[in-house]
Amino acid sequence: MKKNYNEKVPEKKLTDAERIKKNSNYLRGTIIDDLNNEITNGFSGDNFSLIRFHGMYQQDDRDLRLERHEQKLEPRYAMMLRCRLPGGVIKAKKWLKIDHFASKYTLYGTIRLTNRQTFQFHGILKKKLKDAHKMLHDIGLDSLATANDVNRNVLCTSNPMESFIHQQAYEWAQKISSFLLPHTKAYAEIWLDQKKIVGTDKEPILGQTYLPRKFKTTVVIPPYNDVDLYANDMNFIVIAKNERIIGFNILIGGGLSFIHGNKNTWPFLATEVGYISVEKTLSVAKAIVTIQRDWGNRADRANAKTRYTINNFSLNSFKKEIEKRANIIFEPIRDYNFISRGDRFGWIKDINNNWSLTLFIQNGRIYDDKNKLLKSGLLRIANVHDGNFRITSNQNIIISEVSEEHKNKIEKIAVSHGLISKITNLRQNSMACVSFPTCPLAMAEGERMLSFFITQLEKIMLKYGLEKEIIILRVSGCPNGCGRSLLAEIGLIGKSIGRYNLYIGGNRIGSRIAKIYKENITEKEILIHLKYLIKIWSHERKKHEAFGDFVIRKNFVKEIINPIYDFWS
Ligand code: SRM
Ligand code: SF4
Repeated sequence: MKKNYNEKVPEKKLTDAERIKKNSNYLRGTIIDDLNNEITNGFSGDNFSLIRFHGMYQQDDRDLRLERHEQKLEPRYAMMLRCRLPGGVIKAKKWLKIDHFASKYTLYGTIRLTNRQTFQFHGILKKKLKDAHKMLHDIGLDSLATANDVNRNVLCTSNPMESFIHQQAYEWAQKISSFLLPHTKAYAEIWLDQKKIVGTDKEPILGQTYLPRKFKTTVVIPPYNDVDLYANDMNFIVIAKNERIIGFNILIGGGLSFIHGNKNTWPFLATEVGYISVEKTLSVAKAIVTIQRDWGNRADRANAKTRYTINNFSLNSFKKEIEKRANIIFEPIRDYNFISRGDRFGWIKDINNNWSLTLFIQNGRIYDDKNKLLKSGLLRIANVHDGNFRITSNQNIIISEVSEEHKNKIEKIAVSHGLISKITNLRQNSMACVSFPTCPLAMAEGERMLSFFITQLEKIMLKYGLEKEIIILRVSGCPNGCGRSLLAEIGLIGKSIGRYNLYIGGNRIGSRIAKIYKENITEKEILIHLKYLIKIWSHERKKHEAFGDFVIRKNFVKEIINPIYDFWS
């Protein structure tokens, strides 16, 4: 087996992304020159891509695109900045500054919780970027490695104070995140004005051209699969004994994106490789990441993620190479079981007799308007709260380590600001990606359509006496699948404005990919189809039979066993 497959690929066959990384001088490019260029609000050439390694995406407001074009104005360029927050935990007192950051530096004034346990800010103008980064740094945060071809924000099962194991798992998420971070000092030099020390650049794990594609990692504590591990490249499932983590089951190669009509692209669930004892964790992480670095396809970005590498080389070869590089022998997978994926809303007590309050935030969007004061509410809670805020992989937030004494006060603030309200289980289990107006790849609406869509679906559920039932419902504005729609019981994936593919048949624990039911239909048509399916479900389901299981048992769609073949057939 070749150690580094990419060394043999002729340079002209490599993607342009590879050239950009190679010529970037460890991710510096000419970003500083662009920052000093006052003629445009955007970054040009390679820098457009390089700033992503620093956790920012250049976007423009798509609602204004046509109007500005007609006025012969540059698109309204502004950056989206994504923070790094392994495990999603942040001190409530830091939230005060996060809130201030959003008001001071962004065009929209909102904070967006993401489904990878962090938050991002939309609409930061180029001229404010350096000050913004300095403020983040002062808060003790950064946006390093939250985008592009690196290991992204590491996820960890939420609510770490529910047992001692949660705390250890969270610490592992942090350790893995730090261990796999880029070493380049480009971020500190460009954004924080730190001095360059000549000759210090090296990337012992990621290499000079970083990874072939984005890479995603989770640490998971069964029986809760709230992180949706099956969508991730590298997963550590906790195996514990007497309140101590003794090892991890390793699963690799998950991912959900595809390209409409391109049968060489497919979603895939992370697959079991074996069990390792806990002291091997970092060497196994390093082995997996470096194999993907060396074997991942750098000639075709649509075939570059770990799942394709595994398919190109075989799972067995990948496993053997991990064993070789990490100097281990995998043991057989140890028993584990998942029972749910959703967040547990409301109050629960933790191991220290403190309380945690999980709040539902529709689509993770934190804002104030005439109906709700979510941003102000969280700010007021942060003012009185000494504990943490924990962001979940379902775009919600947990106010954790609340003392008995503060419980009532926090609840009152939450209720009066619309952070606690009566909502259906259907809504609580819904999620949409950002999509319009900021996402450049959006084909159809994501978060802006979800709330209205659910209201319609709630009427249908009520009509058939199902108002208390759960259906996991997710929307993504395009087949990149950021809303993880393909792991939903009902998943919508955008095709064009107002039109979606309708997928059904995912399961409650997120271990089955949904299958296409209807292609390229309008929201109205989707509701007609769902009304029909929900009606039959209400009459013919077995006791406690979930919607996703029902539609497969009744053959509305075929179960996807091997997505490489079944997804497109
Ligand atoms: Fe994503 C690209 C938003 C989770 C698969 N994703 C994007 C971009 C950055 C668009 C772009 O490249 O210009 C979106 C920015 C929209 C905006 O205006 O904010 C975007 N992705 C998001 C977020 C914010 C969705 C959300 O509503 O929470 C999530 C940020 C997570 C984070 O904090 O890091 C987000 N993206 C996901 C997930 C779900 C997950 O990771 O659990 C997926 C599917 C899982 C997977 O990776 O297979 C996902 N996003 C993609 C892809 C397809 C990648 C691929 O393998 O082909 C792209 C496009 C790309 O990378 O080329 C993408
Ligand atoms: Fe944008 Fe598509 Fe991701 Fe939605 S799924 S945020 S539209 S890239």
